[in-house]
Amino acid sequence: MKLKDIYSSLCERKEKGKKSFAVLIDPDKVDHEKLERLIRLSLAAKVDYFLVGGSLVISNYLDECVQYIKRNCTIPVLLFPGSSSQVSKYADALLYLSLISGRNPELLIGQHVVSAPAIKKSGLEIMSTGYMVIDGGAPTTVSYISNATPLPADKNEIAMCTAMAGEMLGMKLIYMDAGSGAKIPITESMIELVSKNIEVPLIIGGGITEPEKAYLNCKAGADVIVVGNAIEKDESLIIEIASAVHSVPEKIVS
Ligand code: 1GP
Repeated sequence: MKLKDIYSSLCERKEKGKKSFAVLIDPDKVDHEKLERLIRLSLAAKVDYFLVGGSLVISNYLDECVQYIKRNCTIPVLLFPGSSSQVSKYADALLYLSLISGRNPELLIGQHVVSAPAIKKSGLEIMSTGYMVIDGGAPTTVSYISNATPLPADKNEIAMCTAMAGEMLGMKLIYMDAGSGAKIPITESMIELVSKNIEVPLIIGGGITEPEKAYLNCKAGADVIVVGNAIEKDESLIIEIASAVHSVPEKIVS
């Protein structure tokens, strides 16, 4: 894939109703050997994207991890940074996250201001993303680190209004996340209401552990499904979830 066209390809896929599957890789939890296996399985499963990032990133493995993926396959690498220091120029694109479900100004705009020159210089494709953390039934790293209250899981209307505001503010993607390892993933009724009220692609993640759930999320309106934790525990899920996501029928264009 040519650099700079990941967002347009995402929009094209959305238009056709083609669902995407992204495998989340936390650089703290992999080494070359594990990466090699994940890449092999992802190629076989026709995984659409790799998301690379974590709430913390303790090791110094980010650059190496991204370079290793890039050397070994053509699956686009999107950075999903837990902080502004998690940027690697070797990736293809950056989810430029603003935590619109929270009221912590640092994560809405503060860190962006500090890191803007470096990010611009990175040459990465920047995709502004309205990031919404939804209560997943357990305090996750992201909710603790962000010092922001997650959006209540049963308040579909608040989620809808938040996503609409994000889109009208110019955000190119909405990412609703129940948090890594969430006990309760986002409900289909929330996904459905949000997706009906925005035009931009909708990414859903957090606590998805079964192909069936991924399928139902897509049917409800998710455009991209992200899975991290469950794959760390059972790598064969890559094949099963990819096939569930890709089995959702595309739109019939008349
Ligand atoms: C977390 O949405 C991602 O930010 C993925 O969550 O690790 O629970 O799959 P899991």
